[in-house]
Amino acid sequence: MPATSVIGLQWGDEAKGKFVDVLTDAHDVVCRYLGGNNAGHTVVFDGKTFKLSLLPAGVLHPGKTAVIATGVVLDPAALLGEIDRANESMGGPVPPEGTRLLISDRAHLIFPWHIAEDAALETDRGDAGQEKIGTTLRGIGPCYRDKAGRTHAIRAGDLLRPDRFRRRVEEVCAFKNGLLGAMAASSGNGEFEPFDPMEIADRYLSFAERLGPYITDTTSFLLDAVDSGKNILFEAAQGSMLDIDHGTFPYVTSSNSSGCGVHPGSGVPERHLDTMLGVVKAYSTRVGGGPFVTELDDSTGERIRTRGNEFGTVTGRPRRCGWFDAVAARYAARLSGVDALAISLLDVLDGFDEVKICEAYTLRGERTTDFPSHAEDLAEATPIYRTLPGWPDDTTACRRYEDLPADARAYLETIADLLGSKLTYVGVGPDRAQTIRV
Ligand code: 2SA
Ligand code: MG
Repeated sequence: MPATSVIGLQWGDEAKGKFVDVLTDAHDVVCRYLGGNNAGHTVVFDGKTFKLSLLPAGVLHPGKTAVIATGVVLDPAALLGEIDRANESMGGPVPPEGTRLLISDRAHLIFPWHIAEDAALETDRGDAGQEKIGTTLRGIGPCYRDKAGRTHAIRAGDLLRPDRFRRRVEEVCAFKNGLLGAMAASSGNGEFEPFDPMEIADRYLSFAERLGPYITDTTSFLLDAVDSGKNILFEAAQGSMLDIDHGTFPYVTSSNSSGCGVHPGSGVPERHLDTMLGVVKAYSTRVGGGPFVTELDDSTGERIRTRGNEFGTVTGRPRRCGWFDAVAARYAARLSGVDALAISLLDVLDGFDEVKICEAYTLRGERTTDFPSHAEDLAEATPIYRTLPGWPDDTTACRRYEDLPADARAYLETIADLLGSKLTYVGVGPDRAQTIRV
């Protein structure tokens, strides 16, 4: 039963979507199991470009089942907007005929108060002189907080029980109006306009008319799929270094975005996975706050940003760019049990005279290859680089590994060696055809 998991080993935006797209043909089910509409990736399909956020890439492929599993936090308005946009770009219905979309009844719902809390807390951090987390302001963290807190959470399955749903919205909304009102009063950041529970319940129940048919027990579905020998592709969102438990806390997202999240997010035990494909870019990026050891605040960083089009898919924010951080990526690869490695966006480094890989950090005068667990240590760490020759050639037309310049191959193999993983794919451009199987 070949279940494959595709995860990012950096801070997100590793081009996971591209490898998911390539692997989808060989799988029956594509499952998204964490995060929400904070994620964004671009898939080029049948010559059309789709910007996907909540929808698993499999939803565009006829005959597949696309699952939004239990660990996802779902903003129904965002999902419906995305389905409508996909309908338009596809020139036909999404999901297409013969393709199924399933949404977990256990997935937690994002409400307008989560988005308001996200904004208020980020503003408060800024006002208090703390570095902002730099969230996508989509209400992700507050929704996961309510899930962990249990008392003020509402799940997708509640949408199918209108009376209970209305009652819950009233209870939770009253609490949130009090909370947000008090936060606004104590921060002095303007008046808070309370949410109207009736209006919200009506709106969400109207979303339920469209989404209801997709909402089901996806855990049973996935476990049955495993038992009947179906192939499942797990599609992660964000990257391992943004993992709530193992990432660069507190500059992380609020779920397990490393390989550790597959089981809790989907309900499918990890022993069913036979490939853990880790994806890295040929360099590093991060969007949002927090320490970033190899960050290049110079013309080299600017060149990477421009050539790699490094701007947030969701928020449009310029991404911070730097050389490849092998200390962080090796930590992520070990943490996630990666056994196959994909390196994307190699072409962005074409034409540099030399390229650098951070192979160790200096921390308090000592050389280390251990990734620090505390953000303060990470902020103090400085990179120790291995410098390799660059390659003048354009790699975007290369289709076989042998076609790549020798210096580019040496660069890729150095990364694979440092990560202790088997180099399996190389990306040399956004198109599906620009994927080299090593
Ligand atoms: P949040 O909104 O609570 O999850 O933000 C917390 C941190 O997680 C980061 N984060 C991301 N980092 C990279 N890419 C993401 N998706 C979008 C993209 C982001 C965008 O594909 O470009 O458009 O800005 C993503 N989602 C969350 C975030 O920057 C915070 O550091
Ligand atoms: Mg992205």
